[in-house]
Amino acid sequence: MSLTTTEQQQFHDLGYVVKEGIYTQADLQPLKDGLTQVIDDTCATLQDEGLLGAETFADAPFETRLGQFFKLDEALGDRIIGQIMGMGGGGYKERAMLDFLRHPLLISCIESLVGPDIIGSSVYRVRPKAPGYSRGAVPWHQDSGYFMPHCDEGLIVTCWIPLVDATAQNGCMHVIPQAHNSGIYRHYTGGQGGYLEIAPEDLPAPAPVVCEMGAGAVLFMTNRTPHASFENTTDIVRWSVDLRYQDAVLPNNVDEDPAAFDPERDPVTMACYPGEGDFVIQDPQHPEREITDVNRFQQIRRNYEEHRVRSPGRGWTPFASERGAK
Ligand SMILES: O=C(O)CCC(=O)C(=O)O
Repeated sequence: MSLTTTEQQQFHDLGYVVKEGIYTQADLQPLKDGLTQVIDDTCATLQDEGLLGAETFADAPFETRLGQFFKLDEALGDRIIGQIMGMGGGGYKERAMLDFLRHPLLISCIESLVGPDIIGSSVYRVRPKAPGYSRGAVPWHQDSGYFMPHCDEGLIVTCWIPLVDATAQNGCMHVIPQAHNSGIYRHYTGGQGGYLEIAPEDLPAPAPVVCEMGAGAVLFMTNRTPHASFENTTDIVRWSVDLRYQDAVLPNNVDEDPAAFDPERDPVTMACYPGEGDFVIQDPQHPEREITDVNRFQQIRRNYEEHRVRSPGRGWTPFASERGAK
């Protein structure tokens, strides 16, 4: 099973398509277990620091547990989310994450959009939108607003995957259809939650589509598709993961050493998001280049954590002299 011709057509015509049932519950479980482990570990640290008592809500389901901490004390919830997200959401890099990124059915869908030589983009994010979390809502933007301008014309596919059923009430994604071929809209810094934001008066006319989806479905979007998500008004934590993939011919930093990164070099020689490390997902001619070993994966991610490469500015005006960090 891959994207059907009709689904591919919708993706290219509207800038997005939703496909249900790509990840089964069994496929989601290892990642949910891994994230639960991060919560448990952070609880232990908070207890050591005297900030949390005996109650860690360990018996609460994955869908609601994190919300309990926000009810207890917003600062505790923020600490736990900070540990889960790391690097803006891309800090989680255990085996379950690599398997999630390499999910065979997802990759076959990606292949139908970008071709067989697939790079896993440096930017993947885990987002636990807990009720009460102040940075949960993400204002209107195109992912290209965060990327280097020389990648605007290329296709970087964003896959947005809820780990729980995503509804309008718990803050699912909204997309503006047919707006992906009209260039990059102006993005302002300092939007809600510190994100980049397209001003309401600049938004394209088509009415937004509310993408309610079951857990394990995938919303495929282009890097130029305007999208946003809003407040979670339920008791469910809207857990999601967003992954990005591109054809290997697009600029990327595979095999680059971030310690040797020269910010003065010609920007068009840089990756689409130079601040984080890209990795080979699929290379039919040279399968030995594919990152299947979790130690190699972690090493790539760690190199970028140790050598924070500053992206040269996209120069959004009037407030921005630098792009935001996704
Ligand atoms: O998960 C969200 O609410 C926002 C995700 C997003 O903006 C993205 O994947 O680019």
